[in-house]
Amino acid sequence: MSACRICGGNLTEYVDFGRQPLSDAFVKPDQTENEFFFRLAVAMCEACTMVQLVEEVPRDRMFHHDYPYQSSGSSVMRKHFELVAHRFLDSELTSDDPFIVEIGSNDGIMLKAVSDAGIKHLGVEPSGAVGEMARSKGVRVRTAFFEESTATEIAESEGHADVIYAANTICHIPYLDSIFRGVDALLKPGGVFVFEDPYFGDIVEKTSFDQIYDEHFYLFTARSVRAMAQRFGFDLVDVERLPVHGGEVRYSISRQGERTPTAAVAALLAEEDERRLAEPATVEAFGASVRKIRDDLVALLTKLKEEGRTVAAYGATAKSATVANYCGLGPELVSYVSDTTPAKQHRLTPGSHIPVYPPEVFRENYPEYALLFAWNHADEIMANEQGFRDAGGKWILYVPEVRVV
Ligand code: DWN
Ligand code: SAH
Ligand code: ZN
Repeated sequence: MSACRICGGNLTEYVDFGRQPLSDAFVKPDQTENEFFFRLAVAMCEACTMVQLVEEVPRDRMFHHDYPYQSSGSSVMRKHFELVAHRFLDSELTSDDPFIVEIGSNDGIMLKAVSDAGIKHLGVEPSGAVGEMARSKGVRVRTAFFEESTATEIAESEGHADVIYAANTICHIPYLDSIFRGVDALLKPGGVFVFEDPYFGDIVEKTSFDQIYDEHFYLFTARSVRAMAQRFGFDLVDVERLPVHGGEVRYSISRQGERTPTAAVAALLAEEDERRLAEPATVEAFGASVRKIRDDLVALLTKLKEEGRTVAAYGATAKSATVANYCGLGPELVSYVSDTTPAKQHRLTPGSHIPVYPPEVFRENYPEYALLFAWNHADEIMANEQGFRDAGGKWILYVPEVRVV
């Protein structure tokens, strides 16, 4: 059994999803032979309570020039990140010469508004194609993985940052010791490191087990994040729950002693204790709920197939790699997935080999049922696809339980 990636403590393994492919490795139909697989299983540290994967996928297998995910594919997320940018512009970025660095800036969804405001910024983004998209919006991007050496170089060449921000990226990085040393090297005295990621409290509450895949190495709680911050000379000074991506928490971290933790930190820590979120029995019960959802979903899709119904899926998400491969879904149960991302279209889903088509295919000939893989964008998608419902189509959801709506 491996040791905790944060503190070296003992890990206890809870849920095993078996052999899984890279979640964002959409394959060309004639290139299904050499897919990469690893064992996806979740463990919790007995010492610091950090929930983490037991196997680490090398970072450049996941994040490379052709990494397909484009953050700007959702209008709700564009609005979310515009608000984030304006919050910083109105608060932390009001000094004489403000500077913000974003880790994992993707296609520039957040930094675009900062750039438009004429404020000094830099995105650090290893995936080349999405970095190019950000540049075309006027965003400055360094094509690199953020780590201690990158941070030191930026501090030397660009100066120190008031804010270091990351969304849906810190939980992707196993080597957080190097990240925290980098943040320490790059952050101005009094500066703040803010990151938002899927919240383990929501994942347990909703049994949203598809938040577990190669890229999501850690599933954070306020308690595990505070322990980690303190270990690296920082403190957790604020938390904020967010509705996006099925429930996230935004953590604000500053150097020890520089800021006073808000009441929200104590409140969330108390709520986690009350819920016994970091206790083995809770994580075991989560595992049992996951198996129930798998069995219910497979039973429903098998029944629909036997009845001769047409079933497609909607949203070729990274999350759905876990659902499809854990539940054994393939093109015989789900005939295709509709997705707006050009880099995913006309390819096959990793491991499960379901074809991905543009939404026109869906709209030209609606299936009777659509399995909503992008359930986190349900409101946006259901509103845009009202025509599907008007034509008698039904959505299949599996979070927090399997149901047809
Ligand atoms: O953490 C991560 C999050 C932020 O993004 C990354 N590791 C990878 C990725 O995860 P995901 O693929 O599960 O994210 P989404 O945002 O749930 O993906 C939605 C997918 O659905 C995209 O491929 C775009 C597509 N889509 C669509 O076809 N029509 C999305 C919307 C809103 C739509 O209307
Ligand atoms: N911030 C965006 C993108 C999230 S997807 C959003 O919230 O929508 C995760 C992004 O992190 C990808 O674009 C990936 O290329 C990037 N990434 C992964 N490891 C990284 C690292 N070590 N440093 C910087 N970016 C990283
Ligand atoms: Zn630990």
